[in-house]
Amino acid sequence: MADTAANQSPKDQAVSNRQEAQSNSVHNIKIARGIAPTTAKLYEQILKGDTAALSRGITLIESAANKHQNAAQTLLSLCLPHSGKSLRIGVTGVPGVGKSTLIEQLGLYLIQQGKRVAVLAIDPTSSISQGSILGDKTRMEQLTQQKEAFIRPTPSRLSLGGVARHTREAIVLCEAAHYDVILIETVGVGQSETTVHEMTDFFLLLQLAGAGDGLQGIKRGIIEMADAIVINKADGKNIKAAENACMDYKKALALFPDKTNTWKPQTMVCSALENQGISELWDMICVHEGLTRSNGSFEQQRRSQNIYWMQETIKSRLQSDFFDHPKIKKGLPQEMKAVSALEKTPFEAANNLLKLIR
Ligand SMILES: Nc1nc2c(ncn2[C@@H]2O[C@H](COP(=O)(O)OP(=O)(O)OP(=O)(O)O)[C@@H](O)[C@H]2O)c(=O)[nH]1
Ligand SMILES: [Mg+2]
Repeated sequence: MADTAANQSPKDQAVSNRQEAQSNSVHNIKIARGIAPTTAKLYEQILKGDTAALSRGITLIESAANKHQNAAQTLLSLCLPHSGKSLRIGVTGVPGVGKSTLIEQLGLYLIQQGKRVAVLAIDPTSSISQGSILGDKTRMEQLTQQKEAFIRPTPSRLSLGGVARHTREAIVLCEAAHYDVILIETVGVGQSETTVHEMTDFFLLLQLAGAGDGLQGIKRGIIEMADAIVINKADGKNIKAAENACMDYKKALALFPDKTNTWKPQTMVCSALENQGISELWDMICVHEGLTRSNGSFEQQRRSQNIYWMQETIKSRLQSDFFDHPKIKKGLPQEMKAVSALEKTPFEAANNLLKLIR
């Protein structure tokens, strides 16, 4: 920079000084108005547990704009050393099973216990149906009003990959803001359970009585991931059916091989609506945490999750670099045409494209 300035004529230098001063003063005014706090300031406020700053930080990491990416990465690097101390809990289940109601009750219970609670969402259906897990904020009306709670709906414009990465990063910011428990809600469809399982310490599958016989209708993979199967809506006329379903799940779970962390997945009933079974659920989660921390599997799981996210980031970056490459943009339509006209096999076409950038 010094060289460039030295090579400038006095007139050019005056112009560039004036431009710099103008842009600095605009920036300073923005900072003074609190519109664009610097990344360092944002970081300081997040560390103080300021929810407005936390929201702005998450918006920054969600921003697809290139100009925000450096600031977002800086913010994450600053927050990273302060992260890792929360308990991360994933809650999945079909639409309407009561995930949000349960999260609200559990959140309120935890706040009573003196904890700070953050709620994040991964909603793979929202980009298709325009619905959003937490879109209807009234569902967590009471939790929203608590100053110890932070609730962040998922942006519906993002793909699952995008939502997942941002949720993973949002966890880091929430932890830097001293949230003790992070609850992540996801609809039990598609890939999203795997995604949430890969970023949580405890994975809860919420079920309804009579929704399919026993374990039929639920993918085996989800059962294998679950640390607990909780039958919700065990209230009114539904209590007996919920208890029967709970027994069925218990028997079925016994047939699954033991988990490597030695935890035996549990089953229980609850009524999120009537606030029944919530403290028992929390006790179960604490027992799980105690066991996995003492046998080392808690830390081990977090380490393998970090590796998973590193690999996922590489894959998604390679994919976008590939499709954004000018040679690929030019060659792709032709190869696609050839494949659909059965003139080339998909493998041959893929090879041709890959060769273009090797
Ligand atoms: N009877 C009864 N109804 C419940 C219970 N929990 C939730 N509900 C009701 O079930 C409906 C759906 O509850 P939500 O908490 O929004 O369900 P969700 O799983 O978050 O739904 P999505 O976010 O749309 O996937 C609401 O009308 C709740 O009041 C319960 O324990 N008992
Ligand atoms: Mg919900």
